[in-house]
Amino acid sequence: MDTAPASAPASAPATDALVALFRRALAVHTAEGRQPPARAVLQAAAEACRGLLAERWATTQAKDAKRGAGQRRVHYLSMEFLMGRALRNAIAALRLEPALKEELARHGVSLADVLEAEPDAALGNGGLGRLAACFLDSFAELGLPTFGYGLRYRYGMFAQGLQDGMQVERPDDWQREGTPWDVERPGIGFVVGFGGRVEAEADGTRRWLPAERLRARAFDFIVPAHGHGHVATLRQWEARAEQPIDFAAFCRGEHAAAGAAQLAADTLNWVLYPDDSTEEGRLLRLKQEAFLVSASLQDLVARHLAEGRPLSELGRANAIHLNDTHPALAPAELMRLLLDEHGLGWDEAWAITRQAVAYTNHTLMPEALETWPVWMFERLLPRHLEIIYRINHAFLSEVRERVPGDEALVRRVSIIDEEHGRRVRMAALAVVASQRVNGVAKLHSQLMVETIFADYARLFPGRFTNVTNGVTPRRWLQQCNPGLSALLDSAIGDEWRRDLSALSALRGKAGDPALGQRLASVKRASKQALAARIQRELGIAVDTDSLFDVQIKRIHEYKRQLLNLLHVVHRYQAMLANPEGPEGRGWTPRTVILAGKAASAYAAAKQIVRLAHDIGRVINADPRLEGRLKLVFLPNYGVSLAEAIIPAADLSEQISTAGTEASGTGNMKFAMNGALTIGTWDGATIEMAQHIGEADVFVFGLRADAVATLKATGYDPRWVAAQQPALMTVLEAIGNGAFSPGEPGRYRALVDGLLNRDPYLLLADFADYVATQSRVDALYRDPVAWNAAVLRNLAGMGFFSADRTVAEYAAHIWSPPPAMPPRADPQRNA
Ligand code: 26Q
Repeated sequence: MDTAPASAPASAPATDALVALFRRALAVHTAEGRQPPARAVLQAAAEACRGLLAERWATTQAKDAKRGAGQRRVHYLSMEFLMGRALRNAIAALRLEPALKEELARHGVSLADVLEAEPDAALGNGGLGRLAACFLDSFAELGLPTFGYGLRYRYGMFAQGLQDGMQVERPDDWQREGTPWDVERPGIGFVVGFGGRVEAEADGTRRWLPAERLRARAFDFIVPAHGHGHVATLRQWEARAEQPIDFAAFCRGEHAAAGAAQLAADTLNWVLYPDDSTEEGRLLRLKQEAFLVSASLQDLVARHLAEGRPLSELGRANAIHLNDTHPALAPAELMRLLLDEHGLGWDEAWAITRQAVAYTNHTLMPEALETWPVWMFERLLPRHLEIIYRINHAFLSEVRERVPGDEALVRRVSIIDEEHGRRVRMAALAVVASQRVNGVAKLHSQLMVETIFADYARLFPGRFTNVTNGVTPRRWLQQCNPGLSALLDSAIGDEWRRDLSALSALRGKAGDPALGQRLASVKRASKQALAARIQRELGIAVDTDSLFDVQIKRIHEYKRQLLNLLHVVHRYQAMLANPEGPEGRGWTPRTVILAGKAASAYAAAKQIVRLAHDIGRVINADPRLEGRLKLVFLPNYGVSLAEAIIPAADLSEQISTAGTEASGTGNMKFAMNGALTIGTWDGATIEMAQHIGEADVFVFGLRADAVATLKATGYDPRWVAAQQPALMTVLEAIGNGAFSPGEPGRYRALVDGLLNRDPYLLLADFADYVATQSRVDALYRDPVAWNAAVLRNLAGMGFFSADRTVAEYAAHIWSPPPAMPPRADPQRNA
């Protein structure tokens, strides 16, 4: 069997071996002469791939363990990894598609059915989790020594159903039929303690005696590179009781009591984001975070020592990256391991910790900044709390020394918030402990140091930086859009597959109408496939010649799906009032497509989902529109649904209130798939416009500085609405029940909220949004000009590859620090 060296793609013998493995795995199902079910074929294909991936894993680890002083191993800690499906990526990376298709044909099974049989691994909410998954792909491609670390939740993000337009949440039982990809790693396990008390030893050292001890078991998910044999690993932890069964109790016939410890351990594994409306739910979330952090860092330290490196080198040989503050306990846990388990002194341990840790912030929303009551730490993590107090004490001493007499500053920057019932501020801990802190797009990074982290940025100016997000072009172009990929190969060669910046070669060809036509026919095919799915799943017929106008993302007020709906209602009313269209030119047919989940406790977001459904029901059934306007809400948004929708989009809606969307990554996926963007001057959309050329992006609305000024000087939404009769008509229709005739008051409060408060400035941006949508219509009526604009958009998207993003992290955030002797004052190393 081919040993798949870490430098080569799968060769012919490797393919033969894979096919043999596949046949063997499938034989159990075909032996009875029946056609194997798609799920069984998936399992067999995954087993075959896993054999080769395991070999690549071993080769990769052996190589990474020997890395020199110039390279660190990166440990990417994240509570979320939104991996989606894996089979298509694996067979693409292993060059297995032709052989697999041939095999499947012999059994009368289609590859498409097998791919569809795979459940999404949806162990994340949205952007932050999907970014982590894209990064793993780039870790592999760039050949970086890395480990992704997460939790192996039994149920992922809930499955969304719609009943009469209302979101219902069902458990996402993604492991129901087993998980074909991740494999348990027997022998890799660590004990994680909770609760109990801390004792002082005679020599002054501290000893933590946890009351509860859980065992973390490792499951590895291997992510292959496409161009070579390197792989990345996602290691996910599952909790188990140290003593899963109380045998004596069982023998006494107390069966339920005998399993109580395991049941308690299992609650930690159950769900991503336990409902945080109860104290029990919040404690569980903190416990999950601590479990992830402790197991991962114990694994890191064990590996570091196994590589034969001294502890003093730990921070130089390893980077620990915090994907937002959710794993921000990491510095406290690393300190605990170094101090209590390995006997280092405080200063040396702190120097190592500071070298290792870096933190990415993904949101400026104050309500998303994590804080935990001190009493929860006392109850669950008493030793960590001691360590945090000491870190804080040293930090605040330094602040007082550098800025004498400013106790207000001390209170603002303290890791402990003393004003809201004593809470631990996780972002403060992350900033104080980190070598680098970055935002995820230029504007976001700028606002980060001007707002939430302004004090820290003054104290540690060199610590803050920006790395603009990117997405993996393997999944988000090559795999989800084979038609466009083939077109690109023939137009500019296939170098873009290795280096996305090669897309810039399209700029010189954007005016070629023949290329534009081929682009349009690729788009049409994707739209037909999506239209067929909409017909099949929702029974709604949509016109594939209409402009597909798409907004898919988490439902959140700041993302302004409601602004989109206001435009739809306005268009509906205008079409009825003026069937001939603006200036008698007719209406450009549109299909508005929405998808996204609302957090289960987020009533306002759920109301938006319901309103979309209600509006769609009225509009889609109105014969006067002659099919020129449709509104479709596709349920259960996730990675796989995004892969189906994005290639079919003509227009990408990125319409957050300026200053609120940290980056956005969907914006990038759409532009890479030949959609034009209508968007506000926000997040990474700004940089997209800069790379593409502002003339080819439909930018509208107030910019972040104008938003801030308007809010500061007094925004009066009711006055704004009163100036615009067309907007008033829209609000009245919604508020008076035009779309909810059975319950006319259903949306009264929603409309009053807009008129009275409108915190996300929908009404202020409405007129410009509508006018810009008219410009979209006009361009769509000119296919030659539209296609040229699409090509110029594609030409500018090379920058937004996650390969570039990760290369920037490697160069500016994870590069090894210079040798640093431990210092007396722990903060001096800042
Ligand atoms: C907050 C408090 C307590 C517990 C959990 C949380 C919490 C959970 C999830 C806070 C934030 C999140 C997720 C944030 C997220 O997905 N942010 C998105 O990150 C993307 C990747 O950087 C950006 O592109 C998006 O703009 C940003 O919204």
